[in-house]
Amino acid sequence: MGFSKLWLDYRKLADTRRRVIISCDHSLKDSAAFEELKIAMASMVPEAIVVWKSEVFDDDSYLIVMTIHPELAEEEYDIAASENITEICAGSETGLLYGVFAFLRQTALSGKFCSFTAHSKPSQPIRMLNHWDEADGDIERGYSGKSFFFINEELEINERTVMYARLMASIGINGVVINNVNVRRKAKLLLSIEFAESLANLGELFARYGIKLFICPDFAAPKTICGLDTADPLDENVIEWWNTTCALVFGKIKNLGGFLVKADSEGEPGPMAYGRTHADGANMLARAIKPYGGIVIWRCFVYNCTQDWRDKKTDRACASYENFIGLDGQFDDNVYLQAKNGPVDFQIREPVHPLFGAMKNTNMIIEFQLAQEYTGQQKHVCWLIPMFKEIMEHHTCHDLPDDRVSRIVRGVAAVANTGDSYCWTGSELAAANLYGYGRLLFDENLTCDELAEEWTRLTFGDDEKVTAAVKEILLGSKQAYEDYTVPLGIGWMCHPNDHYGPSPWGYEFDRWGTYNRADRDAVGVDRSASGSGYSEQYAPALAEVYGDISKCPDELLLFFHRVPYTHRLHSGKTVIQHIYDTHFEGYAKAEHFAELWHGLEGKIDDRTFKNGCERFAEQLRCAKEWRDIINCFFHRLSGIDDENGREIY
Ligand code: GCV
Repeated sequence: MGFSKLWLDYRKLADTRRRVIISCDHSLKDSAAFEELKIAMASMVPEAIVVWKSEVFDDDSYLIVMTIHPELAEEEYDIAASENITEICAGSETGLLYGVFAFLRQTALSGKFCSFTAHSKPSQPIRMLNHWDEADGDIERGYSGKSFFFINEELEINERTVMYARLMASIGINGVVINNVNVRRKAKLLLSIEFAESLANLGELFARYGIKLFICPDFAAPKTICGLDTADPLDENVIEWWNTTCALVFGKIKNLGGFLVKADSEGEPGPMAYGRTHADGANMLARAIKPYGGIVIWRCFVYNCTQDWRDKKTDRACASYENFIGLDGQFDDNVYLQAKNGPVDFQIREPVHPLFGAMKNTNMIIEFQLAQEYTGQQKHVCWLIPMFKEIMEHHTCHDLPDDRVSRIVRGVAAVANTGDSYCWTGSELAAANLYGYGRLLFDENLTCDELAEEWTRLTFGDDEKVTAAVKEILLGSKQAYEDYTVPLGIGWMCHPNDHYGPSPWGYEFDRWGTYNRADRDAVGVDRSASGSGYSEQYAPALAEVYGDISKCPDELLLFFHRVPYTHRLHSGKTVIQHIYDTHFEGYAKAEHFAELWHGLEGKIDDRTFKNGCERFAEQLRCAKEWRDIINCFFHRLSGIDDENGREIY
């Protein structure tokens, strides 16, 4: 199967020059930065020859100078561009590559060589993608086809992998976890000799593009690989096995950055089975890989998934904080705790995870989900960047010099939305999530409007009608999705297991701790101090806001409180009227987006157009189901009619 070049499909410039000279030290001639310039120039100025250095520099030449300046940080770069010469300086080869991509982006957006200056270094030091790929080629929560890393239980390196590395470097991704956090079947052998060579090769490819390779090891590997009868992190034989294995593995795989671990969660093995803590487990691994500069990323997604729905005291939202807060300060310095953006599980609306700001002596990473598990599965357009930005800018109200999430975390990860589909992300428009994610981590000052514009123009070219329509769709899509699906932060009204489409009670009488408690009188979960107490996990100023019905923001009301349908929101509407209105409006917005898309026929290539048409048809079908089922559900429960007399079935 072929693949598209996404935003790296360099188009011809309005330029007739015959020669592009790349001037750099001899040692940079084999670098990815040099190679990228050659690839790009061949498409952008196809009549020109590309040469390394040259005595001749005339009106028919464009000169690109690349230098490494040790006084710049590794990933930092400076660009001074004019219509005839561009100088790119950076702190390392990776920094140069970032500078080259920035120069190419600006040139592509301008359609010609132009004058500009740029100075940049990443806002976030760790910028990761977590792939949930299985060794057999399936992808957990994958909506874009099969894995392109694992084919027939082997790790593949091919043209697509190279394109992937280029794409990721172009948006500044510097760490990639290639396998699922649920370590199953053959993936349990990733640390064995069987995978060593292919992992080493993939690591080498990634290194060329400034990307560290990470894997999810099987925490129970001392048992599954070595045959010990325990994986207890304090057992001497277990420690010895990890030390020896990591020495071998890191010795072979030079660019291995470390491990991502999901422990004691949803059936995955972990230290708690042996009466040990998460800190015991994480530190044991961290010590085994410390000599090689490795880090352990340990997930905080830990909760009881065998809950009894009748039990109203246990609240899944509380679990992550309860499991980790007492361990603050106990993790080694090469351990990073990775918490999801919200306390439950990537719903379209959740409050920000309460561990951010509370774990004052622990390295924290925030985890987002690009794979649209709960947000339309890449059949619905749902551009998540406004949500990511809002979360990163959120004030935790903890007593810190800068209390925003973006300043608290040491890095960001996201569950990848890619697969082996032609356009990488199943839906052509879903690639905008991947692009926006990487770019935002590199430069947190970019606005949503700028990010939408950049991606749209790099992907579709400069037709103003296309840019305007696609931007309007992207920028409005997340709110539309929230409107026609789950109201006011309640979450989980989707079909169990596959998490697609409406099922208001699908998760109500189940073991997952995901309830809306809707009945004829009221809806929502009381998580205030007098309820489950979840609101108290926040810093006092926020706890007060979330815990008080009269102060709680509308969009989170049902996450924190149980209220009657006639409760009046800050917006002035009652809860029930808000539900009806948003569901009608959300569907109408989806219809409008589909119309905008159909208006682009002939202006974008047929494959892309058709891909969008198919997906919008499904989005509309499903959005209508959401609208009608959710409205009907609440109408039947509450017995309250829509003020505007619209049809509720
Ligand atoms: C990888 C949710 C998803 C699971 C996923 C899990 C996690 O529960 O439905 O598929 O497992 O989150 O993040 O570990």
